[in-house]
Amino acid sequence: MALDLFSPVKLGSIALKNRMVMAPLTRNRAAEGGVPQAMNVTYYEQRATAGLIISEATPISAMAHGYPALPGIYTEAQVAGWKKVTDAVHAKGGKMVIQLWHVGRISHPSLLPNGALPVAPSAIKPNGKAFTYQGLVDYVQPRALELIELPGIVADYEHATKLALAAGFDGVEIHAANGYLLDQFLRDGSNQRTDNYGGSIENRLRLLLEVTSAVVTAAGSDKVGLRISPVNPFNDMKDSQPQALFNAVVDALNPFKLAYLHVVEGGIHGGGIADPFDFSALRQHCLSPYIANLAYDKARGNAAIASGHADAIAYGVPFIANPDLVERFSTDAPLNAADSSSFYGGSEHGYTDYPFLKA
Ligand code: 8OZ
Repeated sequence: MALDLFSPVKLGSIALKNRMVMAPLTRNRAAEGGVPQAMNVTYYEQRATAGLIISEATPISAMAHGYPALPGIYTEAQVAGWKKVTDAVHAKGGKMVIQLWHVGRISHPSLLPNGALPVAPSAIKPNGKAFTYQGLVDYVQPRALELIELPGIVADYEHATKLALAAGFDGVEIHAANGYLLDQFLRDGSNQRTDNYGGSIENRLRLLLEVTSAVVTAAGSDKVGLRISPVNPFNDMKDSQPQALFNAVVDALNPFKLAYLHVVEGGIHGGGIADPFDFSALRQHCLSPYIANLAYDKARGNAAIASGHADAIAYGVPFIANPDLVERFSTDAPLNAADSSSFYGGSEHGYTDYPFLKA
């Protein structure tokens, strides 16, 4: 029988009971200090029938924050909070990795220690507004990271990886997508450095590869995934040669033998029109298991798996509104509609109160 969404699969050392992955979803509902709290445990536990849960994007340091009420992974209190989440997911037979995040320039001094300026590859202010505790405010011009600061960023990823394993995660996903720090280094619209970390594709890849090497050393390659979004324009991102850049990213990652590569196959979050891109060609370069994401439904997900394009499919909004999405897909049951007004921040409403098929 052909493989489909309900076939088990191994991504590195992580054994999935099905190929429906819960995509990373920012929900802005952590407690003070970036500590996961009871409603976060309930939310993830409710979704443990997914083959794999990828946590919401999680800052690796105080300087990595860019939105209100994010959970972190750099203090012991955060580890204790996440341990309750991973214990609950594991008790329900689920698997969960944490998405490691540094926002770079997509932040605001009001969200950073002592009102610090956001950091970036280059001092280029993104168009758009920061989402702060005071509402939407213009982005500021970020500060270009000094060369001597880059090892500290790599060390923050390594530290966060060790804490993630202590918190019971089955692995980590390096967030190199959607216009945040690592993606800012990759794409030439945001990286105009003239040192070894800017200019050529090889140079723009350097920080990503240093981070990947450190994370792989800390966790083992079979516990490390990585997410890219080659043409997502969200967060004012662009590149002059996305196909050449991201084919090179995939070629350079292959020797790490990562547990998976996770690819956002177009534009998301209403950031504008994505440049043309051949994702089949990118996939041909990839020697790791491949997770595809971009508004897939059941039929397109099954087709992508049957054809060999993808090994698993990441579903975002459908998992917000349907904690039992796997059962709904497998029985062709109707889906709950998602309420976008409760996506970012708030209470249990629109978070843990979406109905299951069976009460
Ligand atoms: C939407 C709003 C806030 C953050 C991403 C972490 O796109 C995000 C994000 C998305 O990766």
